[in-house]
Amino acid sequence: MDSNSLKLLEMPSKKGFTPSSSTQGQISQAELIQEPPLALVNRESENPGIQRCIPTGLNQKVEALQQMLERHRQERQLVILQDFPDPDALSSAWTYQLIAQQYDIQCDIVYAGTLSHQENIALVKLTGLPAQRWTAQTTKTKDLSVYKGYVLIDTQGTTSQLLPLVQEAGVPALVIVDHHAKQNDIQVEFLDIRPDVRATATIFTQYLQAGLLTLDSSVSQHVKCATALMHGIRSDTMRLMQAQEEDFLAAGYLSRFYDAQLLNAVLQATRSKRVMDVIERSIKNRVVQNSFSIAGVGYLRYDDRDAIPQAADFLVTEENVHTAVVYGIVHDKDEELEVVVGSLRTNKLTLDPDEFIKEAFGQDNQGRFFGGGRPGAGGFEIPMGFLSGDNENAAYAKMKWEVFDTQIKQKLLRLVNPNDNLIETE
Ligand SMILES: [Mn+2]
Repeated sequence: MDSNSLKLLEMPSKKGFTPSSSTQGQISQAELIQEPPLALVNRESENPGIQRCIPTGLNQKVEALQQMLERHRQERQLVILQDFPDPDALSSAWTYQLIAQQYDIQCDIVYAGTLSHQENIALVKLTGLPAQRWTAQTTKTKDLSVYKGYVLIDTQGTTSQLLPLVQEAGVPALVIVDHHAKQNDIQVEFLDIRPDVRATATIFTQYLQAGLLTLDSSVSQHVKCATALMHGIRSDTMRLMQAQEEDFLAAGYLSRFYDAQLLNAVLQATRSKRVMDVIERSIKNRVVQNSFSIAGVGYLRYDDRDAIPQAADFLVTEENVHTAVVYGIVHDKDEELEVVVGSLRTNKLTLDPDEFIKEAFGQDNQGRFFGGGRPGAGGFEIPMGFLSGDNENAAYAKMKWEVFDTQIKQKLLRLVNPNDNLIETE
């Protein structure tokens, strides 16, 4: 472990969301007060302070995106989302599709896993969001040569089973727009990776504001897309609590178009009994140390995978807990596939989930990290390979879970209680 991450973990826990407690380049209150209010409205202003709400270089980015779309007029593109797409990914992809449509570019939005969170299912159903599930098997039956390029949104490909198949088929990489920390180097025609922005939906809203698509409140699809983007920003910022100026400005712009009742309907989606059961297990099994709550929930079905982040969301609400990690073994009977899936949620602004997860679990033998994150949230997936399956043997299944449970706890607790380790920090 490097001393830098130790420092991060050892910083005193601060409650609340005061701007000065952030290490994420937030603006201090003093700076905000000095800002003439007009500068926030007048985007053409020469005032250097303006760069805080409209990021430097946005115009160049927008021009580059326009040129890329122009070059690929009338082509077909494949928009690949993470396997378990969230509202941020779904709404951003839809926005890209609508923008590209103006250049007669037809986009298919695909993901390999499932929409397991009830809110995501509600979002897709209620807005008519055009995302399709393509499993690895389905993808193999598709003629991928019709696609002249692929687009990664809210991911850089590390969380998609589809990407290797699409790459094998020789489809070139065209676009990456994401707000997670930079992962691999993929050569693309248009790249916009901004880890300081809380949601990819914020980036896409900025594209809309910059004129890439003129929203019209009388067009139902625009209203629904704006609603989806609003949901995307809210869900990636803990209902705006972790939002920064850029996210608020984007939400402010969307407020002119979105449908509050529709958003409310999406948020009213109820939890299934199986999800409740996983949350119950997480409460029973949790271990709290140094304000970290850690819970293994055992085996769960592939379709219930999203119960894990929901359980983490719940555990982090406990008094004196700032960070929750929940994990379990997700198994897909059809594909004899087993993978350890985990989620981290934190209210602690000085804890960087990306760094924490990379530090805790390291990399596989191909140098790929088992997970990563963004401010406030992170996740990991550890394939079980040779140990997959054969769970009809209850004793074996139990032993297997215990081994993984113990190993994950060991790796996490090493970071949670750094003083228990014989690590020299100078
Ligand atoms: Mn996101």
